[in-house]
Amino acid sequence: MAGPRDYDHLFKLLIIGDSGVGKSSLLLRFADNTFSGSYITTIGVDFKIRTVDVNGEKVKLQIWDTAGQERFRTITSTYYRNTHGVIIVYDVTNPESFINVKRWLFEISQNCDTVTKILVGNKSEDPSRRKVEFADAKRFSEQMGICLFETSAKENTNVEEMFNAVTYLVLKCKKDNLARLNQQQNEVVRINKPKKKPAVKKCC
Ligand SMILES: Nc1nc2c(ncn2[C@@H]2O[C@H](COP(=O)(O)OP(=O)(O)OP(=O)(O)O)[C@@H](O)[C@H]2O)c(=O)[nH]1
Ligand SMILES: [Mg+2]
Repeated sequence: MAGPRDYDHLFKLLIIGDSGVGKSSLLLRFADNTFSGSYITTIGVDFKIRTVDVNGEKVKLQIWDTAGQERFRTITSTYYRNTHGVIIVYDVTNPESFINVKRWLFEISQNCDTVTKILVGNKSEDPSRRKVEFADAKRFSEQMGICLFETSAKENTNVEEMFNAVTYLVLKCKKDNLARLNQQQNEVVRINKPKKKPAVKKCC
């Protein structure tokens, strides 16, 4: 028999973006608090689990790390199913990876109806290597209506904050949808409720 649940909510997150931007490194930093300078490209997909606390509620995150390489594109697109949140990563030292964010957003729109999105500029620790300015990325993210974070998996900057933010947004989306549903049900009940018959006045 299944035991009691060790969480209040279970969410699936997906990390996408060009090859080499640091998707696996962000996940490794968040789930295991480790970092490796050597590059082992992801084959297909991989996932890790971490449970976080959001205002006293336990949220279990199943985080899927996809391969950025073009040759895996057809496999990874199947992983969008039942996804609550998508983390789109670019590398602030690689302008092409930022330009390609539009392509990734298009892929999301092709595979998801509504999903929480967050944009992440990784490898932000070295100003001398930066090629994508924060202000430009911010302007773009505002146009798209997406939150922007700059992170460094290497130096563990903003990684926890970014995952917490996407978790919070997904949870808020779930609660807003539930509240909307409840309100709609109440309205249906009110419409269907038979009107009270007026009390028949007795004759004098
Ligand atoms: N300087 C710096 N290097 C990083 C950072 N994050 C990742 N890297 C390095 O960038 C390279 C690629 O990182 P990965 O995490 O494997 O990239 P990926 O996006 O998972 O790549 P694919 O699996 O091929 O799609 C590795 O050599 C990492 O060590 C960072 O924050 N700063
Ligand atoms: Mg990877």
